[in-house]
Amino acid sequence: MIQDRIAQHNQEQQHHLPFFQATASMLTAKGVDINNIISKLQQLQIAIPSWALGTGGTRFGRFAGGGEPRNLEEKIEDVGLIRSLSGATNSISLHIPWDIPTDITAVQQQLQQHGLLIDSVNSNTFQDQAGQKHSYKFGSLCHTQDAVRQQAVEHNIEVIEHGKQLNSKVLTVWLADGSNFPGQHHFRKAYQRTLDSLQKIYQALPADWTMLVEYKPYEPNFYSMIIPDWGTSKSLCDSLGSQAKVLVDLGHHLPNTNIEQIVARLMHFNALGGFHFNGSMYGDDDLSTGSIKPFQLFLIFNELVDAAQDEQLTAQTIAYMIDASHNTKDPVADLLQSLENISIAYAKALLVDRKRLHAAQQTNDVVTAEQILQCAFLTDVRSIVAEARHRNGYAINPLQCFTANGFREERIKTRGANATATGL
Ligand SMILES: [Mn+2]
Repeated sequence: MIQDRIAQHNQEQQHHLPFFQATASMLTAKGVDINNIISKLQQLQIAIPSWALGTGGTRFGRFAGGGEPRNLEEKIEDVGLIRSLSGATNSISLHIPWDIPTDITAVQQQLQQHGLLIDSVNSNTFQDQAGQKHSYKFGSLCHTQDAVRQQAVEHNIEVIEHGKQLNSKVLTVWLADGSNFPGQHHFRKAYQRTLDSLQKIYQALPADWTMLVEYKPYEPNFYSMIIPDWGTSKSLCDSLGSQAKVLVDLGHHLPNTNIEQIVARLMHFNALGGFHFNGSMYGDDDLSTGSIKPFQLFLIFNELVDAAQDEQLTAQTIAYMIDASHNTKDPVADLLQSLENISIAYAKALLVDRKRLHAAQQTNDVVTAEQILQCAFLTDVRSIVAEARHRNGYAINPLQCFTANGFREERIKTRGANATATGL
């Protein structure tokens, strides 16, 4: 039983408790309510996308690690394992057509058994599928030809139908549409066609659903993307209606973009609907969340926490998901690292002395304001994050528990050394 293995692991983590107690007493002396932070951390839930459970690839090659999930059932099994170890996830996001369930009842039972829900359903009009009538080579929702746009609209509506069967409430639309060369697109007409198509999808959206509109500045198109930035996403959402919200993918920005300011801006307009977490060095490189810019991740959570505590602001529901898939790490280990880094960034943001920060901002005390953020960011909160898990029966150190217990080796045995995940 996995629970026995976690209990055994927790018993072996002798150094955890004194480490936590020392951190807790230091922070309590500073006026921090540790139990409040622990309870907030226990509520943090990040969805795992089905496509992150296998090795990603690049256009140059793919190096699968073995024991990858071969179907939806095995993907749910892996997310179930991540949930059992870390507790920081309770849902899985599906990509259609890669994850079309064949036996809904069986999928529902399996989800229930692992304590999981379906998060968002994601459409795919960036590839052509076998037997597809029209090609998306020159775009989908923005395409110049009615029949291609109609096919892409119908696909999105079909995705909603699959989602309804599994109690999803979120459709995420990311468009690869764009142009590679100047002159290829009539920008204004292409935008209008995209909006018209999105409106047709929006009309099919159930009243309790949200449509998330994702943006990306480049790739796979390199001259123009139809939705390159948050402003375009927001303009589309404004035209669609209040169920449409902007999705911020951390990797979908040009280098040095101030993402935390975008987050604050969107929250100001009640327009932020979701996050795709990942790490990025150059562009959309899909590295582990927090591996490259942990300070930026902290600053983003600082804005989220600030907005959540602002009574003037309407309470906003934000869907958190990891969106990463690369070539080199064990995918489950990678996801556990990402969940840890996200939890750490959140815990540090909760430590910010917000009253003093606001006072320093008000009086233009630049040094004090910056120091307050540095003070929170430089605090070692790992034992608090671990204790939040521990108190709920999860592993004190999920990554170590995963590695030491040979979970991957077991999967290689049952699924095979050459098992390859469906999807990207
Ligand atoms: Mn994304």
